[in-house]
Amino acid sequence: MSTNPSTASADPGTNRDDHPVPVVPATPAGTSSGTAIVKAEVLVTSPDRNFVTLRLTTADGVVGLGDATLNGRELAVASYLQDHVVPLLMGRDAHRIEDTWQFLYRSAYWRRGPVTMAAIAAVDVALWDIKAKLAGMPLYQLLGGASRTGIMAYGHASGRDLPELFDSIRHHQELGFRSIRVQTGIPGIDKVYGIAAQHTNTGSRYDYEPAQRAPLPAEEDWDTRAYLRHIPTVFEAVRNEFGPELPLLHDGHHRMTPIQAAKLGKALEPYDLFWLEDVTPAENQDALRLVRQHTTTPLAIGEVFNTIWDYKTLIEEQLIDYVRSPVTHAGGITGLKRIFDYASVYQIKSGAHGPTDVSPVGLAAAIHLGLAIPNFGIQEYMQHAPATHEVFRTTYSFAGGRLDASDAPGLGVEYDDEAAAAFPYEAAYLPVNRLLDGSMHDW
Ligand code: EZ4
Ligand code: CO
Repeated sequence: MSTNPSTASADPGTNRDDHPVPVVPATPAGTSSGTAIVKAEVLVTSPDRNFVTLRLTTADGVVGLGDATLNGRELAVASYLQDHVVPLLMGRDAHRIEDTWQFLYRSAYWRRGPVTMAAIAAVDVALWDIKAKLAGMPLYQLLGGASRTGIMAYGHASGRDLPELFDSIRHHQELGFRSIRVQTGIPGIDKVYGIAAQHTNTGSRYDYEPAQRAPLPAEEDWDTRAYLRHIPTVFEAVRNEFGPELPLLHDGHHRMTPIQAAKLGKALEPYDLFWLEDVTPAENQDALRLVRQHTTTPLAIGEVFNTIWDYKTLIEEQLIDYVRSPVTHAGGITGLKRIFDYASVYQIKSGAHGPTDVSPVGLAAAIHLGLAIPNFGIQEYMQHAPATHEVFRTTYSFAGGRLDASDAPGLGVEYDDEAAAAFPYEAAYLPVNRLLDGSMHDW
């Protein structure tokens, strides 16, 4: 990635006569220049899967990390940061988190979207990391202090059939999970989202990551009628085997029409789901009105949403129960906390996305935010592969079904450059879905 040296100036105001760009004093009165950002590095590594990390360093040598990973489109965010954001950060005061967020959001002119909001998130989280380190506190203390003793996390159980699914649920219980997402194979469909043991086009298992390292996306199959017939029988069997108490979740992964989603929500009511996720492609927010009229199954939406605006109808009309955006894709701590606060007005809770494609830096940020907010609901925790932890040295813990932050100042994550160098970037794509007649469908 190249950087145009003429825009990497330490003084963002030097060309103000040519271009009326927003200008912020690099070191406003009352702040020490020791907190000026002097280095910004965009780090790309692939320990089991690809990650993009932003590392900011202040004049005094304080380092902050932010996650900018966007699964299957990693290099677009790396370029956005390297070519268009890093030059703007040089000399800015690391303390000015809100102002930097507003500067990056408004100065781009082109608003929202996953690439922009992941880039802003990386800067935002790195600045919170720095501020908390300067304060000598774990980040959750700066966000208002802990509201709870750890955050409830759910794991991903899956199986091609019921015996394999039951084994996977038991395995997750042994790992300490007290809340479990359930995905299964569907009779008549060869390859389905979310099934760890199914073989992929590269021959590898799917345990940690649906994006496969290959020049083209894997193709999966889809038949909504077969899915709608099968899923209620799965939840009936799971309830019979594991009893009424275990919180169970399920991800519809944007595949139903509104009326199909309404039907599934109704059919699952006897099995008391904690939530049913992404029932429809929710960029059509109005569609959720129809779903909501027909079912009391709680709904979770938003892992592909990036800003508060994407939730406007869903939140104001109370069409969902949990918001799913992660810190990494929704403008960082600053962006996501604003969404959570807005949701709290309507008794909607957090349910942040936590797949392996959110890096340990992004997960640590989610833990700190989840500890602090009043309306925490649940946190997804799809555990990272061992190689990932060789690069990202974490201090958070998982016990008794809950994730917890350590008392390390900041986020409590360190990046090991030497380990990262052993895992160069490899192109990987998320799969696509085709219906049985060959036509494309939402994945
Ligand atoms: O498919 O993060 O709820 N979790 C999910 C994930 C997403 C991946 C896409 O990169 O839907 O498994
Ligand atoms: Co999902």
